Amino acid sequence: METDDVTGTDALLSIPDSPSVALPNRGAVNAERAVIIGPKDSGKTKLLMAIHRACHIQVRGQPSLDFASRNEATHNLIRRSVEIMMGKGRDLGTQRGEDHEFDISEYSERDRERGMPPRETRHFHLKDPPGEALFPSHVGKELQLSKEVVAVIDQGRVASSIVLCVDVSRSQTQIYRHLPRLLGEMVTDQLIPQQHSWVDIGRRILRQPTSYTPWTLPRLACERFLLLLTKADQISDIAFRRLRKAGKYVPPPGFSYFRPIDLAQQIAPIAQARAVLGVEVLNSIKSVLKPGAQLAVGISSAGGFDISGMPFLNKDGRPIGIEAMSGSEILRRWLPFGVREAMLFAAFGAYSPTVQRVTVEHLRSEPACDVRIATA
Ligand SMILES: Nc1nc2c(ncn2[C@@H]2O[C@H](COP(=O)(O)OP(=O)(O)OP(=O)(O)O)[C@@H](O)[C@H]2O)c(=O)[nH]1
Ligand SMILES: [Mg+2]
Repeated sequence: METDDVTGTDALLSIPDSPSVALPNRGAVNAERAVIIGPKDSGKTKLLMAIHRACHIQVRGQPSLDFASRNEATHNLIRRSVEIMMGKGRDLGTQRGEDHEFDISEYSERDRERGMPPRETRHFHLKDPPGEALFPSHVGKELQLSKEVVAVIDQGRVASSIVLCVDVSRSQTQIYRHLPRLLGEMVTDQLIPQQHSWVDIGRRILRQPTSYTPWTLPRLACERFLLLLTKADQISDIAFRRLRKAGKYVPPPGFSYFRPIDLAQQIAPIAQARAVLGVEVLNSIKSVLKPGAQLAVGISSAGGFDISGMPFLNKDGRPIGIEAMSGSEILRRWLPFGVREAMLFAAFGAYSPTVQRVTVEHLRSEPACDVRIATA
């Protein structure tokens, strides 16, 4: 959001270094540098492929979004998404980093209806690198600072949002091995304002010298960091099948029928991240964020679900049961899950049921065991 300087009487009362007041600036287009990182096959490119479709699914209670692709790489990605979802075209993963440019605009439903300009547009410059270069899968192989990797690190140093994709259905050893080094390469010196004491505040108002100096600490420059758990369709499907096999398939109250999509909606993103990665990974991300930066965990599935509520893709990322369907029928049925909400956070810092804010409480470790000894 655009920030304007406070002027007039307010300026006299304003304390230097205090956060400036954010004023709505309808129709503003703000440039946004972003980077998406994660191991090979963690679903980075599929997520980008699904953004166009996900933005245009309007959801009750959420702002309306528009998506417009702004460069060749993004036009191609959208075209390829159609072919890949139809089971055509080969998906070999990203070979060389791609630079995408696209706009995401946000409207209230009413404004859109009345043809008003968007409340805000983010013009994204987003880098999609090959995951293998950033998170080498060979045991013992170190991150090589190739030209490609350096370009990602450079973008990470100036990015206002960073998205880390983690495939929930896989082993996370590459994250443990390489994430600390990668984030460590992206940090730069950031000025961290000290807490003002009342004496300092008084002196500043009276324009007297103060002892105040900001600290400089190595931190990420980003305003928003999203840990995005991907391929939620797969864990929901596995859970759905296990419950059915064990005869424990009981729809919760209010559901007449319980499908994998309903299970996916029940997943608590932060609890899932703590179970999959451990709280230490969340803490290590938090340790490189500057004060005030937003940290969130999201759950998503770019492959998403068929409108029947079953996963659209199998575990190898191939569409299920497409033989019986025409191309337009396939595309009509594809519902990306949590992708729109991930973009709402990456672009505007908005939280939602599938993208939740990480608080101090979430960063505490559980006791290893909770032993209670009964006393007489
Ligand atoms: N079932 C399922 N498969 C997915 C999903 N997202 C991605 N895949 C599949 O996972 C594989 C890897 O997805 P990509 O998006 O190419 O992964 P990436 O992180 O870009 O990988 P690199 O480009 O190699 O770094 C592909 O076969 C996708 O079809 C999903 O939400 N559900
Ligand atoms: Mg890719």
